[in-house]
Amino acid sequence: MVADWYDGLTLASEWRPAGEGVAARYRLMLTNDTGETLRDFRLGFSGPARVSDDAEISGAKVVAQLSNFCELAPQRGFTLAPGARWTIDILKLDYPIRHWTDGATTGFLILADSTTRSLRTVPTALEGSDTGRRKGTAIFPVPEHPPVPVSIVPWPNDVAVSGRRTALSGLALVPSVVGKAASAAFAKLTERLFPGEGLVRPAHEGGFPVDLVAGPGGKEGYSIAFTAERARITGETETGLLYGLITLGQILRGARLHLRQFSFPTSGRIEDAPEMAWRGCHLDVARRYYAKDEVERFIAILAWNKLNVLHWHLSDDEAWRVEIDAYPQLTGKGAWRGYGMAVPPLLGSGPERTGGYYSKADIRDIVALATEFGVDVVPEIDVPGHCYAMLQAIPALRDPGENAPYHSIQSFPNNCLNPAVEATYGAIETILTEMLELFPSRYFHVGADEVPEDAWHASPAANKLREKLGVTGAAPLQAQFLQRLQAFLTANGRITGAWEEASHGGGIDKANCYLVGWRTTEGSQQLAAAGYEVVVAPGQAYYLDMANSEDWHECGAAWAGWSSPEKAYTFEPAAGWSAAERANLLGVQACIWSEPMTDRAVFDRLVFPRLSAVAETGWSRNRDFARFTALVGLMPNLYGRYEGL
Ligand code: TNX
Repeated sequence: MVADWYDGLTLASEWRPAGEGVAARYRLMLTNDTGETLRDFRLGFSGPARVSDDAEISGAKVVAQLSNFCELAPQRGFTLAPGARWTIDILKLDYPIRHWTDGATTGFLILADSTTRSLRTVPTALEGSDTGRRKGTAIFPVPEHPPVPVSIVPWPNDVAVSGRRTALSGLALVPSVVGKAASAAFAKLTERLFPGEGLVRPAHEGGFPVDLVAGPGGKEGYSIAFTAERARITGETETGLLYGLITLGQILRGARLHLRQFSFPTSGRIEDAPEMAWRGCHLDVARRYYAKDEVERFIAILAWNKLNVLHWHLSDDEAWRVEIDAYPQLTGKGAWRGYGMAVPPLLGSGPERTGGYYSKADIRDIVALATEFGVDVVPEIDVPGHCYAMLQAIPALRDPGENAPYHSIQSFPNNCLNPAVEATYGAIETILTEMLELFPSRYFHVGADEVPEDAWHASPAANKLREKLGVTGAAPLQAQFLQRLQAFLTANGRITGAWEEASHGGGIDKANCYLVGWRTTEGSQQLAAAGYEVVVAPGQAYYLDMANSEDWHECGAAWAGWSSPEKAYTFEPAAGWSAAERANLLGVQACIWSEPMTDRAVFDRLVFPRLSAVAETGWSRNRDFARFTALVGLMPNLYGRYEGL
C-alpha cells in the first residue's frame, strides 16, 4: 500500500565504485509516479557526497553548487512523463563514497516560480548490493559468565569485593557534612538516564543505605567500602563522591537487570581515581542541530562514563549556534539552512528552513547542569577557517577588494576570517566577551583547523600584511591572528585551546594553550615533543563519525578509515612517548562530527560503545577488551534503542 503522504516522486541514488576499466559513477534517479507530466524544474539535493567541479555529468548540468548542496537542471524543454524516470550519471565526486550515509539524503524539486517540492529520498545504494542499512547502538549482550562479578565502566583501579546480594530495591543516599551536592546530582542524573528505574529510593521504601563521607580521594577519586547492611563512599570532592555513586549505580543496574551474571557485593572495597585529567568528548552541533534536551541527555551520558569535558563545537561553515546580543544576525541568519537562504540546504537538510541555536538562557542551564555532573563545558568557536555561516551573517568582515575564490577542503568558497581585516578583531572580541560570560571553563577553544593553504591569496589587504611581515602562504597569517586571540583570552584568564594546526606558521604561545591532535596517530606525539600540552584525538581511532567497519552497510564517514570498538578500545594514546612527552599529555578525547548523523539511530550506532572505549582509556590503568564487551551493553545511549530498529 502506498502511504497517502507519498505524492509519487522518488529520488534514488546508487554508487558504483571504480573498478578495472570502469569509472566510479554516482547515479541519481528521479521517478515520476504522480500521474502528471513534470516540466520546468530543477533538482536540488544534499548529503555528504560532493560533485566535483570537473565532473562529467550526463542527463543534467550543474546550475548551482555550494559544498555538498547541488542544483541540477535537465536539458531545456525536458519533461518527465508519468511512470518515467530521469537518470543522471555523475562521473566524479570529490572523494569516493564508502557508506550508505554518504550519498544524497534529501532531494527536492525547484519549480519555475522558485518554490520547492520535497521528494521521497531513498538512501544511497551500492551497485549490486542489497539495501540493508545498520543503525541503532550495536548490541553487546552480557555473556552467561562475565569475567567479573560487578558491572562497572570505566573499570576502577582496584576492585576487591565479595559476597552476593541480589535485587536491591534502590540506593538511599545518606550525606554527612559532605555529599549533599553529589546526592542531588546523582538523583538528577539517574532520573534523566534511567527514568522509571528508581535507582534512588528512600530508606523507608527499602533503599539500601549509602553513607557519603569526607576523606582522601583527590580531585575525582573515591573509595567504596561494602558491608551486608550498608555501603560507604569516601571522597575529597563532590565530584569524587558523585563518581562513587555512579559506580554503585552501575553495580546496582547490572545486578538488577542481569540477576544471574552480576551481583551487589556484601563486603570488600573499591579504590578508584582516574588515570588522565582530560577525558573529553567533542560534539559538533553546527552540522546538525541538537536540541537543548538532547545536549543535556548527552552530558548525562558523559558523566555516567566518568568523562569530564564536553568540547562543544558551536560554529562551523554550516551554522552558527550561539546567541550573541551584539550580532543578532549570527543566529538570525547563520543558525538556519534552507533553499534560497543565506546558507543553503547542506548534509541532508531539506529545502524548508531548519536549524536552531542555543539562547543564552539555554546555555546557562546546560552549563549549570554539566557542572553539577562534573563535566566542564569547553566552548569552541571555529576561526579563522570554517566561517562560511558567520561571514554570510556579517559580510562586512570580508576584504571588499578580494576578487578571486579559494575553497576549503569541504569546498566552501572564501570561508576564512581575514587576519588583515582589522574589524575582524573587534567583532571576535565582542563575541568572545559575551561568550566568556556564559562559559566559566578555564579553557576556550578557537578552532584553527583546515585553513586552506591558498586562503586570502586574492585579498589585497592580506597581501599587504604578508609583505609587511615578510611571509608567504596562509599559515603565518593564521598564526598571528591566533596569537592576538590568545593574548585576549590570556588577559581574560583563559587558556586557549585549538586544533593542531595552531602550531603551524609560527604557532601560538605554548604556555597558555592546549592543542588537540587529530589528523594522524603520530601527530599528537610531535606536538608534545614540541612542548604543547596535548589532548589525543586521532581521527583513525577516536573520531566517532568514522564507520565501525569497511562495510557499505555501516553508517559513517571514511576519510580517516574506520575504527571498530576494539580498535578504539585498544588504541594506546601515548605508545612510544618519552617521559618528557608524556608530561605534556593532558588526556584523550572522542570526537563526534555530525555530517553523517541524519538521524539519532545513526548517531547511536556511531557513538556507542566507542564513547565508553575512549572513556575507559582515559580513566583505567587496567584495560581488558573481553571485560569491556561483557559490561558495556549496560551503558546508556542517546536515543534509547538498539540495533535492528
Ligand atoms: C575534519 S577534525 C574536520 C571537521 C570535519 C571532520 C570529519 C577537524 C578539526 N576538522 O571539520 O567535520 O574532519 O571527520
